[in-house]
Amino acid sequence: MMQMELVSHALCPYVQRAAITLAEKQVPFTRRIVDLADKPGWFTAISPLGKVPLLRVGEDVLFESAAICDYLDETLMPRLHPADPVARARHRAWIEVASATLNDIWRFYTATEAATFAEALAAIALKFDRLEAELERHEGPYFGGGTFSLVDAAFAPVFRYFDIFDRHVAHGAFDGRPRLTAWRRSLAERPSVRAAVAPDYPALLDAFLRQRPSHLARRMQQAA
Ligand SMILES: N[C@@H](CCC(=O)N[C@@H](CS)C(=O)NCC(=O)O)C(=O)O
Repeated sequence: MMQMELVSHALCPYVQRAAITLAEKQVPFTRRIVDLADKPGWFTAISPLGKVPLLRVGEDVLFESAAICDYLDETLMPRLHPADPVARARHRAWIEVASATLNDIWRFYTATEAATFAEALAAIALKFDRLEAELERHEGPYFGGGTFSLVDAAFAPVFRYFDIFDRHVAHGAFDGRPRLTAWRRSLAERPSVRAAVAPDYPALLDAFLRQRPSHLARRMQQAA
């Protein structure tokens, strides 16, 4: 098997998608951490959008988490996308919802005013309502039923943010959403999800959130 290197950042949720997928496929890989605030020349030379993750596979460099996860799924067992084309298209679409939710989460933790903070939380709640309805289509514990999929790999990093948010704000994002709550719990227990971040991830995320001039950071200071 070819050597794989995941070019990473400790807090990036898109990197986590690739790390989870690699772990589900039981592929050994190394990580190379990039300082995104001071991108090294070797990185900007090989990353067309200047973003992580990158996956180096032998001499090739893959970029964009969806392309990376699709590549891994097409080449390595077990398959994490459904075999049925309609189901697969739906899964790809829900992965886009995970990305849109990450954008809402970014707005949530960067909002400087209470009003924009509340708007971001409302956008998250709307997506979580849609997910709660979608989850009624199958029994859990995962998005598509009993089998872990790439949608699970995409939403696990979304839910991981809330482990920190839970400590500081009564955001209510999981209130009245029992299927979403159960799904979040199942993902948090999955070994590939647990292994996708380093043990110091919660402390690093906490510090990253606190140092911003944001409404959330002020709430975190008040809660301390
Ligand atoms: N669409 C990309 C998003 C990746 C992304 O936004 N990565 C962030 C870190 S989480 C990044 O590298 N940002 C650096 C920059 O934009 O300069 C993917 O799915 O891989």
